[in-house]
Amino acid sequence: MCFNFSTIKKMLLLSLGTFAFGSAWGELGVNFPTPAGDVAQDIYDIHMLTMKVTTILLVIVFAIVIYSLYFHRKSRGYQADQNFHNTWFGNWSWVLVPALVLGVDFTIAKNADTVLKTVWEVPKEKDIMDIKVTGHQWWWEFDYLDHGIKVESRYTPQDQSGDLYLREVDNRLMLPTGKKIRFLHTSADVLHAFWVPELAFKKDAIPGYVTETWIELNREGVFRGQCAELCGTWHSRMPIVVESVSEAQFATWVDGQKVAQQQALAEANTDKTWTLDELKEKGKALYDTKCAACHQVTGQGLPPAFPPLAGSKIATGPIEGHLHIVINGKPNTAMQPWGTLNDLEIAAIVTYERNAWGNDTGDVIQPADVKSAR
Ligand SMILES: [Cu+2]
Repeated sequence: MCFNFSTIKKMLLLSLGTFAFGSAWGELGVNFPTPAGDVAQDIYDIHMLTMKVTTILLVIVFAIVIYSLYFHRKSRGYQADQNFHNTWFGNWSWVLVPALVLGVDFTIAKNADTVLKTVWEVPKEKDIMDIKVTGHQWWWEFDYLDHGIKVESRYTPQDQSGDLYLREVDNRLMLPTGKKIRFLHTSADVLHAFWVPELAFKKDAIPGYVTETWIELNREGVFRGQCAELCGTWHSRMPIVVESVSEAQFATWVDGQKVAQQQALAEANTDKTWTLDELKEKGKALYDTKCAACHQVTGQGLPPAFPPLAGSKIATGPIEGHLHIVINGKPNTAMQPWGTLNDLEIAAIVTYERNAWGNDTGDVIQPADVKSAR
């Protein structure tokens, strides 16, 4: 194969051109996802600046290396220049080239420093929206501190072959666009990490500590992330789904949540005696969203980590033992405590588990039973 200088020049120009069109790479899915907020955009821009600078440097250095190897090879009879160090360029290149490289480094560092300050310094605005993000084994809790709303977000099983496998939750983290939002990160048990690529930052959730990040979303959409800190057996089942909506849609959602939470509370606090069928219906809906990820919709579990409930000793044995394990969990296993659910919800789940999949105990557990078992 024979190269002449113009062929090499054409190849170099072509590769430079390809790299210059960053958007082409973006569409191929090899770049970061399009940012959804200003801070995220700043981080994205510093990444793009660095990539462009390093790509240009890479092309220049490789061009010089390839040129030198090809044209100065021994078989061509090239004689090494014995006088290079006595020329002006030979003398000054050792100073000029490092100075140029240092200049480029400082340009990147200056930009990076500015971006870091934006990321870490949460704006001191009075009307910033606060959301406490608590990591649990293995779900997320979002407390909208300004609205008095609590959202529990849990993984929901999806088809393994689909795009949403391990990426779907029951309740999304709803956020408004055009509003500064501060996240307060913490954990209830082990280290987790909150990470949604479109929001750009990743923050550890540390038990006993509260750390901050912030964002102002500039576009609507659904952004998916996940826990980014190895946190135990079901680390992979801690997806985060952010839904960014307009301020008006967000206000409507807040009102809906408040009404639903008040209704649930009022319902749980009535003295009503619930029938088996009522509890089973409520219990199935709760079981399918909160328990089925481990114990499966069929009650068959995924042994040995997640035991079956169909025909199990717990679900057909004494009611007290069943209530105890649901309320308090089982230490050193994946069974977490569900005591944060209200009395009616626990009564419904336990009643359902004792009367589904052939567990025909006929037991009806009332909210009052749960209250006395706590
Ligand atoms: Cu985690």
